[in-house]
Amino acid sequence: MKQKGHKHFLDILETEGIKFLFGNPGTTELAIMEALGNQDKIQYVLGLQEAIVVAMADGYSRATGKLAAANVHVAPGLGNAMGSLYNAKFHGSPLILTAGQQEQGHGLMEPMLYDPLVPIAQPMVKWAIEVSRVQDLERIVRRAAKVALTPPTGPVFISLPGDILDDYVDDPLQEPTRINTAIRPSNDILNKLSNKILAAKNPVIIVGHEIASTNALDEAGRFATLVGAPVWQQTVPHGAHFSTDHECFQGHLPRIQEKVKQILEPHDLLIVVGADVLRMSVMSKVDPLPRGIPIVHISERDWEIGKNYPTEMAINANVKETLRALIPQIEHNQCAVSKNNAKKRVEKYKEHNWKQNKIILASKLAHHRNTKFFHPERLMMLIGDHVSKDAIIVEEGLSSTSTLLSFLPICNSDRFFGLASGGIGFAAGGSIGISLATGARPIVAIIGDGSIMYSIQALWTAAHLNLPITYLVLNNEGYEILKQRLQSFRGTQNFIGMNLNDPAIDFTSLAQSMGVPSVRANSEEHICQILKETSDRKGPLLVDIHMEISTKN
Ligand SMILES: Cc1ncc(C[n+]2csc(CCOP(=O)(O)OP(=O)(O)O)c2C)c(N)n1
Ligand SMILES: [Mg+2]
Repeated sequence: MKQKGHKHFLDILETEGIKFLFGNPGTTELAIMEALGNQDKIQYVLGLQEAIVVAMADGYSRATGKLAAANVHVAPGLGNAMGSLYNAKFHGSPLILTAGQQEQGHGLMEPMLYDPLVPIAQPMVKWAIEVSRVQDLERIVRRAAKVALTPPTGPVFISLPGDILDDYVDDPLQEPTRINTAIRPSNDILNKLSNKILAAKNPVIIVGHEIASTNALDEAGRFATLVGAPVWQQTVPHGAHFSTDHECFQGHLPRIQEKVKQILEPHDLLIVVGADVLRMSVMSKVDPLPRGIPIVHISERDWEIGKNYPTEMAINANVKETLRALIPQIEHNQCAVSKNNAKKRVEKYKEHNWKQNKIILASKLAHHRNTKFFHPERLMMLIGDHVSKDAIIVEEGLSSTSTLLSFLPICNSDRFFGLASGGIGFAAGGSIGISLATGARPIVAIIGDGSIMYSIQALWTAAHLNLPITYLVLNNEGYEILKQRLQSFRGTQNFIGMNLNDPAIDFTSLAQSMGVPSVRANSEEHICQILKETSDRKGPLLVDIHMEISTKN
């Protein structure tokens, strides 16, 4: 049956499994808005700025691992979305970003709002294209979905000129293609890998993103116990990459080259499972990898393997499937002495694992009882101890949340979503996508006052959809992390461009103005009560938490 391009576009998205279209419309998107009004399969989720639109889609795909779709308005809208698109690229979130474009030919005359879109999006996506014939629309959208979802996953971009959306197409709908990439290495390689691991006297494991994205927490735990290795989370701990309950878990590696080197020094084999290899933030002359440690690396992201360091066994495969096959192979190859040695190592590393460290850290914080201003580490302890077990934690708290993961128990792969790329502005909108993906689960979004101001309009969408998100704003009236760094890296306390206190931002009023109830936290008991109630909360709440500041004001 003949139908217009805009309806055809939504029909294709629907068969690709899209339930939400995150967007912000303009005149070039009116055709899509018209089509949206004539159907009820895809819900449009309005974001009040394009950075939020893409952050919401990113959050949705981070929480589901599934395809998300977002639509923005021509060149300025795409421009606004770029920081969030960078975050999605960094994380590898499979999303299709589309933008309306001036009609072909009309664009050539350079009307208002025109600029070629593909070159803008290109550096941040796996594939970028403009549709030039309505007959190609389906092939392009299906290919885009396939490309986004095939590891290494990531965003793709499609420019939709107005004449394409209003043109007629007469083709029956086809089916999506999904490439099955849940592959494991050959038996021969599994045998070699297990022998290599068993030959090590003191191996160490680094776990990362793919443990969470393939839901392999159990397999990774069994593997660590069997091998008898301490487990470190990768240096950018942006997800639920290992179970904090596990006896071998040591916490996450710091992003300090010297410290990582010290931690890895005693080991004779580095086993990397679905992680980035020692990704750092600030430059140092010290290389974090001690010389001579051989690396074995299992990952579905071939770009990551051997990217910075030669890798003896470089295995491009699905980590869950590989671990499931590797565990019985190791059990088969492991002799009694090796088994015994592995057990001894587990006993040794257990003594200063995550749980033990948590006890030590907590004892140091005993005297820091909070009153008007909250001590960051102690607040993280309270959150770890009191936040409900079913809550999903979203984190973008910078200086205040540096110890959150030392206190937050994590036992399933959708428990935690943290700042990944370093580009702030994800969490306020990202929480909305995560909430839509996870239904009634309570969300606790822990966000710095500076960071939330990058996408504060997200509160309106959270109120509009009445989502159960508790926003904890860690309010230190400034960019504390930058102040700390200016002080320690450059020896000055002249904090230009880092104070948000003149005037101070009134977060409770700001939230209320967008329909989000709010409260200022006034005691530890108050915070604990709020955390306890997150499971019963039906809609959003913003909690303004005034923090102690370690730098001079
Ligand atoms: C998009 C983007 N712009 C600027 C920065 C630089 N930056 C890093 S941290 C930070 C301040 C964060 O402030 P806040 O959220 O209040 O956390 P705090 O430092 O106070 O702990 C800034 C501006 C960034 N990382 N990303
Ligand atoms: Mg701050």
